[in-house]
Amino acid sequence: MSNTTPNDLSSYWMPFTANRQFKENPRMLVAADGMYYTSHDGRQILDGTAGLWCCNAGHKRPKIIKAVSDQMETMDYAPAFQMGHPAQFELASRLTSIMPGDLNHVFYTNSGSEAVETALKIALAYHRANGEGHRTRLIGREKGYHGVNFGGMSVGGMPANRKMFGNMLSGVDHMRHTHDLSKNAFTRGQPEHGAELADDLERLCQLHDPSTIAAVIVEPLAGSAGVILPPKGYLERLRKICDQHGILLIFDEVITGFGRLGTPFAVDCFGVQPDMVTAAKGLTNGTIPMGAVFASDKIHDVFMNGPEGMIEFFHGYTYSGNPVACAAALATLDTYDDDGLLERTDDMAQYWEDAIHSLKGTRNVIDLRNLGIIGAVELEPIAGAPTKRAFSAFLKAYEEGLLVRTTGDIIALSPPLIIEKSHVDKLIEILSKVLKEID
Ligand code: PXG
Repeated sequence: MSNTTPNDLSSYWMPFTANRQFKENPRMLVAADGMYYTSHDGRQILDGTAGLWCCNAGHKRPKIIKAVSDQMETMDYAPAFQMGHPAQFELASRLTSIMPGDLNHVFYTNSGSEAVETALKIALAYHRANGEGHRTRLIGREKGYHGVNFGGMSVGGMPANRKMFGNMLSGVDHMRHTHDLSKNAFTRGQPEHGAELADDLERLCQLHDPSTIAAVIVEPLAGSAGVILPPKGYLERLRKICDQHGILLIFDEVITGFGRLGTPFAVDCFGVQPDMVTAAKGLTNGTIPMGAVFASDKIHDVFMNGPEGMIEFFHGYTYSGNPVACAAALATLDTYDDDGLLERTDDMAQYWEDAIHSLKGTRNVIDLRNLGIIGAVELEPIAGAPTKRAFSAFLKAYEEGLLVRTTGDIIALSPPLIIEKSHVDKLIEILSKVLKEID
């Protein structure tokens, strides 16, 4: 075999991975094309996760490859501060033209985590610039995932991601999550029950006084916690409470952005307009690290008031708007346009929904959820061994030629948006076999 298997696995400390278990029996991917990965032992693996929710247009897309290569030839890097290059501006115009409402300004980062930190900092600085420096509290939600940096971890609500790291940011509070199988199990699309959970925000306003709260951040559809959909009316209610109290609403669309829900963004899908949106992943189809924060006119314009020679926002990254990342993003948008992926007009979402829900009645399946091209299969945990059943399903699926993601005892599915019915059939066939065979 060619040099695809490193001899020594010990040097690389892998992220969010059981390192010792992995290194006992590594799962290496060595190539990718369209809907498939190739494993190191030469098998075709159907990509049920679009990488990590990021390769929305599938793999090895020619326009992206060419754009990245051309940009490398022309200009590899340009300083991000006090200098610009054309692709940054072109990309910003194109992105904001897709963004609904007046989210007309975009700040570049290199990941979803950095987009979240940036959005939280913009929120605090906005209020201060507005003469409301007392608004310093940030509100998140249980089970929320907003990346792994200190701000995102603090507003996030994944216990395992938080417990090792001390006190985190002060002045953060959380609403309850909206996951409720007792009322909503096996719902197709948005659940009926739970809009009233948004009133947690009102309670937190009463507890802390609303004038101390800067922003609320939520994933419109929570991905990492296992695909938790917003109950009907929930996001609308959050928006209303934020408006009543002068609180900014941030949608973390790192997963839901770029066509995942059948619309360009979740904002379009749910019809609720936030003040800021964070994005990453599908922005470059996963090829080159890049994230972004979209801000409304209201927010952006407050910053543009001081002396003209003054830096308005003391924040940014060496790689903000990196030319190669911008080239990848522009070509990604072209690819989405070519294939109509931001708003697939055929019946794929319906086909996907029916396929996911065809697993009802399969052994250990206690819930099925779907929206756009996202699906979740929730399994009854093995008594005393939570997460074990879903992880066995993940391992077995990989053996059978399907890549899925698991979190807790939930299997999350988010294949590339180029998926066709034959792929859906294959995915469900493998998954159903796996669920029947594992303990
Ligand atoms: N916000 C949200 C909503 C995310 O889903 C981040 C921020 C952080 O992005 P970066 O680029 O810093 O990783 C994410 C990332 C999974 C999974 O399988 C989800 C993410 C990352 C890796 C795996 O659920 N989401």
